[in-house]
Amino acid sequence: MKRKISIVGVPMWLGQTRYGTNLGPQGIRCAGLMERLKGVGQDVVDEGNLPIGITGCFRQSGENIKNVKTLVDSSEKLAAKVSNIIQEGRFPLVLGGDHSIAMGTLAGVAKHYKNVGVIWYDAHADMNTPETSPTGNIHGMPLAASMGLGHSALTNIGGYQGKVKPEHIVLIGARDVDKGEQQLIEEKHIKMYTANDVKRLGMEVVIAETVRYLSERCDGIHLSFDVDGIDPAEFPGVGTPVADGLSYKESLQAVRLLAAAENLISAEFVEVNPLLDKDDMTARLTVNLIGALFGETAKSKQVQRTDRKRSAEAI
Ligand code: B3U
Ligand code: MN
Ligand code: MN
Repeated sequence: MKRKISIVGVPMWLGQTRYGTNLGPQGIRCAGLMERLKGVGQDVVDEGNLPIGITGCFRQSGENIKNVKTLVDSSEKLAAKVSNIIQEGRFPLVLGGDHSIAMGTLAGVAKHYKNVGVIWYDAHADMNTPETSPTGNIHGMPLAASMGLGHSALTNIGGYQGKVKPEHIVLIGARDVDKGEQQLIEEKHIKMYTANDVKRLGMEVVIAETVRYLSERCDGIHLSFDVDGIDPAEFPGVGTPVADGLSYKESLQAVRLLAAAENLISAEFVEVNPLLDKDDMTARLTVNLIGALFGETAKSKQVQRTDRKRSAEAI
């Protein structure tokens, strides 16, 4: 599908404790993102990185939550940016940054879509609150905050609460879910395909069911793609690797299937940490996934390679 894409990078790392996800947007760009999206004929503009101006970090005293102020400030900026992009009739493609940025993305998207559906592709459920979090890291909280649960500074991002309804969420790839998160999933009947479920059912079935489920209930679908959903053997450049993950091949299949979804309205790719990567593997394969989400196929890649070779020879 042809989409009008606006890329925005969010160089954020304070939603967790490992420096480097702030370099994710640049790592993904340097692995050739623009060239690849233009290569499949997409109308794409890169709006650069969000000027979030991180000046330091602090732990809020007495509460199990880190760096609240910094994350709220940057999320407000991202919400406004994403909302503007949608207002202009374009498709926001957000590059993280750690997964805390999803609070800002969703606050921007949900201003325009009252019943936004969310595909949360991740090893984790990211549904902790300060009461249930084992770490106090906000990248483990964005989905709860977007549902209106947790710290009020987070739930009020964008000036309103409840961006996403629990019945409009599908988790794919989960395999490291904390106790409080599991309780919430059961209590709210949140749809979840664990990594094992995907192995059992096959990705084609999982995506078909997911798209059908969300299309019946929602006015648009947002893809929140945490690359740690994929096995760390193939995607080593992440801060919180979890074994027995989805394969790169399955993930490529997932995004290829989503490429055809007309009601896909926004996407984000998060948690790429170039400092933990091996030979830029994670960044390069992430570009493959994004390319596939916007229409790249094995065939179109072959054509692009030949074209590039020809133009190099012409020089
Ligand atoms: N559930 C844990 C670990 C975690 C969440 N998200 C990531 N790791 N990437 C937590 O800290 O909330
Ligand atoms: Mn995540
Ligand atoms: Mn994760």
